[in-house]
Amino acid sequence: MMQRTLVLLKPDAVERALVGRILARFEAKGLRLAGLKLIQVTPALAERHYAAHRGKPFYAGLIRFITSGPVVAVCLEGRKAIESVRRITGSTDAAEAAAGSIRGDFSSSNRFNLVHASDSPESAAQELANFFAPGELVDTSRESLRWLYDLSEGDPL
Ligand code: 3AN
Repeated sequence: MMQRTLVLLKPDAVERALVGRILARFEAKGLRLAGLKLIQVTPALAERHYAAHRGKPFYAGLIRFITSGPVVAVCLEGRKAIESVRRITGSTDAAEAAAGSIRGDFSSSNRFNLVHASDSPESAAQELANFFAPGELVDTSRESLRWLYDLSEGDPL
């Protein structure tokens, strides 16, 4: 089951120069880049992205943080990509995130946790539409998947 998911490398990841190392982990897993750009998130985009958290005590801080500097927006594509990317990212509070995950290895904060990753097919579709115009995403060729998956029976295995 091939999926697309939105990953944001948050301002702390950009400022701490961890973009390359974080992207390398996703690439090494076999996730393909379908979209990639450096952007300054506007308050309007931040509010749309975090609409589910409106009213929560940490909402204002969340908006302040995600708009505080450039962010790298990434669309990753792969088999079970949504769940896979969440596992590589680690749990929200980086102090408790598993060693080996991005948050577990590079942060101890419950806010400066480096990465956002979509948590369901519904939120992935919504979030990708918030951050990328259709023409900004590229289709992965089947050829480029040949040594990532067994394609001999149709669906990637
Ligand atoms: P995740 O990024 O792990 O999917 P979400 O989407 O539930 O977490 O929350 C978005 C962001 O809001 C988190 N990255 C974190 O910075 C912050 N956050 C979530 N829950 C809490 C909480 N209970 N206390 C403080 N900050 C939180």
